[in-house]
Amino acid sequence: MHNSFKLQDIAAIYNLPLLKLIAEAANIHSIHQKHTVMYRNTLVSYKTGGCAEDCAYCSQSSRHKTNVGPSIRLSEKEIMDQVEEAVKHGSDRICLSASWKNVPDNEEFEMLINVGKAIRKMGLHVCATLGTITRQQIVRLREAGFTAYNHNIDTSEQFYPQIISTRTFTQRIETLKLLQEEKMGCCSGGIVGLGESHDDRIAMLHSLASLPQPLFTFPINMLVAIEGTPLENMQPVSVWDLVRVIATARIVMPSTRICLAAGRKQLSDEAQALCFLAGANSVFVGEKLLTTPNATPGNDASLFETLGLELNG
Ligand code: SAM
Ligand code: DTB
Ligand code: SF4
Repeated sequence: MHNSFKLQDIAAIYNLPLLKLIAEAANIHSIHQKHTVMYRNTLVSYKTGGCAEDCAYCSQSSRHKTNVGPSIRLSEKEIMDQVEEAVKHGSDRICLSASWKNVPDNEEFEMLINVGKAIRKMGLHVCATLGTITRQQIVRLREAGFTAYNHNIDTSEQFYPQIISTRTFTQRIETLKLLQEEKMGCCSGGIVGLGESHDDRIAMLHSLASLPQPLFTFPINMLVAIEGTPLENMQPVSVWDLVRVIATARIVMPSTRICLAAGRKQLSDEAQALCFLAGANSVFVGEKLLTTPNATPGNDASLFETLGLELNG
């Protein structure tokens, strides 16, 4: 374990008066990282929909009747077209996604390995989020030049079974440990707005901050309530809660990138600026996340310019 924050320490930080919390987080951010750098990443969904998991928030689970149909796959050419588009949006990192429960050892995995190598040749960083992965598959990705793997724990261990029943929180943590053992950048975070309590958020941060190695990235998502999912009628959480989670994460994981992921479209420019001040320093750019629209590229460009943010440092 690389830090010694106990659950009560993290709770005490989370419960600081909000402006004090933000000021402390901003201070830690400028000590450990360059405050003017915003990392930009673009998602490319190779396989969308038809997923065997039952994550209550997700449009891609085959258990939910959403407007995402059963498994659509992109060709190699379609992936590379999207990669070129991403570069135009200022992105220098591509995250390849697939809606698998377990990563298969087949020609599809081999194709993604080759695509990853092609992306590296373009001078871009490449990462992936493909579901539960084996040690051997992690090694294959690392050898092909993939530098990080996304595998979210989403919420606390206690609340987890109310959101996902087809896998356990412990299995998720085991995979994260495997990634760290194999020296793969570990990207893991969660969602606010699932109906979780403050204690659940604190426990989630504690689980992530207690991994053997620091995370490469902590993605924090605001629930996008999707029609046809069990969470379609959830009320949005307050921006203040989101900022609290980000600032606490910044203090307990000072060297980690914090990615303000899903839900950015619903935030005002001022709310996003507050999230960046509280320590968020990475975003997804481009028209689309996986199945839902992302913040508009034109607005992002002007917002980043207004805030004086540099391209990926
Ligand atoms: N299928 C892979 C997995 O679950 O590890 C990777 C892709 S999955 C869609 C990545 C993450 O996106 C989820 O773990 C969840 O945190 C987030 N996510 C998915 N749907 C979301 C939604 N409707 N609102 C907010 N976040 C969402
Ligand atoms: C993460 O934490 N959020 C991203 C990425 N990692 C893979 C995905 C957000 C998906 C939002 C809902 C959708 O577009 O389907
Ligand atoms: Fe499948 Fe990932 Fe969606 Fe869960 S979040 S249903 S694992 S695509």
